[in-house]
Amino acid sequence: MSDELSWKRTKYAAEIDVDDYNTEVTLCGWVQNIRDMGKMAFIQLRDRSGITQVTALSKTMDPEIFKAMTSVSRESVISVHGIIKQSPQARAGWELIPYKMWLLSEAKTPLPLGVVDKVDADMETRLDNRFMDLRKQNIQAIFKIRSTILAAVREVFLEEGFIEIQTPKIVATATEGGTQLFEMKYFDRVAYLNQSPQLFKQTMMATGLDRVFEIGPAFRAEDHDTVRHLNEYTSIDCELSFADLDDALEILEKVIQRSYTEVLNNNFIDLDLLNHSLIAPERPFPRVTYSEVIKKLQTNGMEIRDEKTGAKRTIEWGDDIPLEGFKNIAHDRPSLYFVTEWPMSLKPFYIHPHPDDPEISLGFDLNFGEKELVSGGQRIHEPELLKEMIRKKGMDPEKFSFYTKAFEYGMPPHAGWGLGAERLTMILTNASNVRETVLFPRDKYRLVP
Ligand code: AMO
Repeated sequence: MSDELSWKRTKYAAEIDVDDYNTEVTLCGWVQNIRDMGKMAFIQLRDRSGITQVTALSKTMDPEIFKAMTSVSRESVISVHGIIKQSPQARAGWELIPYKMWLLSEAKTPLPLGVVDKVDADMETRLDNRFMDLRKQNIQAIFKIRSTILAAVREVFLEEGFIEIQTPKIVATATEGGTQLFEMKYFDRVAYLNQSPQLFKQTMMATGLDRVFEIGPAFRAEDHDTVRHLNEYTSIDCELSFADLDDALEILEKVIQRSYTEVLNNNFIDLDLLNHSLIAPERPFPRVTYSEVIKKLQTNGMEIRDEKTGAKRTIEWGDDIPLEGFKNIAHDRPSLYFVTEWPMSLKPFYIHPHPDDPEISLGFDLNFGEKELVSGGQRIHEPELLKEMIRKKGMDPEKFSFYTKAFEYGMPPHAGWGLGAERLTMILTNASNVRETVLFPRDKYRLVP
């Protein structure tokens, strides 16, 4: 053994195979557990790929190193150089017999949060100590899957000829209606954090770039505290021109399908850690109209509270579908399905009316059971109609002139959608709370860390 040995990692635990037996390696990570048997000690060394059993034998080691190894605190960061030996008793079929150890960073005791504790800590404690929470393999699994999803999404967009864009997050007006805006000071003016790239991605359709996508933050000052809403989320947006609703749906189906197949191909260990199994959906996804949903809910006796009178009454055409309604629908449709032909009154001003009926829109949602994953639609590209719709929604088209202007000098027909990265991650990881899918969630109560 040379004195020149470096503490730097030569392999991850999961990279060790039979070819490495009887060879020397350096593994780095966190001390998950130590079992000191006197003459022998077992150390569980965890890196992001898995856990290594380090078997230290006092008689074959420098006593100083043996002592250091057995007295190190749990969750300290160490590097261990040694030899890989086949071992039927070890879970991986091999163990690391150490020659040398470097204590790279010692963990204080007690730990703010256990990494291998049987009892689950509550969400607040976990999020307050997220760096520690993320040491758990099943929590890391969620973010490995999230990373695969975003790579798959990007891959499909690039294959389909989309150009990646970044649009401003500091803006002067609302996008998705006047509520739910975070206000901020912008020198001597008021500005807002953008709720969606909507107006900018549509503006790109007037430039001839034709197909654009953006993966970026969106901010919603949602007052309510639910397991589906965040105040900052990652929006996967796209817009395509010389295109209609069907073209937008087809791209979306490809994006969702590829996300499933890539997770199945790359994250089987993570799915296993999460006790989750997936079946990639087939294209095309089923479609159901808003009217069909309403009819079904009426048959099932769904009642809602009337907004004007406050009295309970049967749900009617024109009512928004509450979560309870979608839970009802989810009995028959537990997986992916589109809801199309929503009333114009329930969709934002930029959604195109149906050519056969001005009350019906060319807007859609994609749901997974009761969960809404995506909204989108065919857009209005006619400038006069657009201004009329802005007015109809009680807003001043003058305030949107920066946007409507782009429609007056040649704007092709276009369509697009917005998909919440966290909502998709929830489905592919089986997370029951959207906060599980963000490193540092921002909700009404949480701004730190
Ligand atoms: P919408 O407001 O429906 O549509 O949002 C689109 C998708 O974004 C996700 N999402 C959220 N995820 C977590 N927390 C939130 N508070 C939150 N709000 C929205 C959901 C939702 O389906 N501009 C349109 C899209 C378009 O037409 O292109 C829009 O933003 O997954």
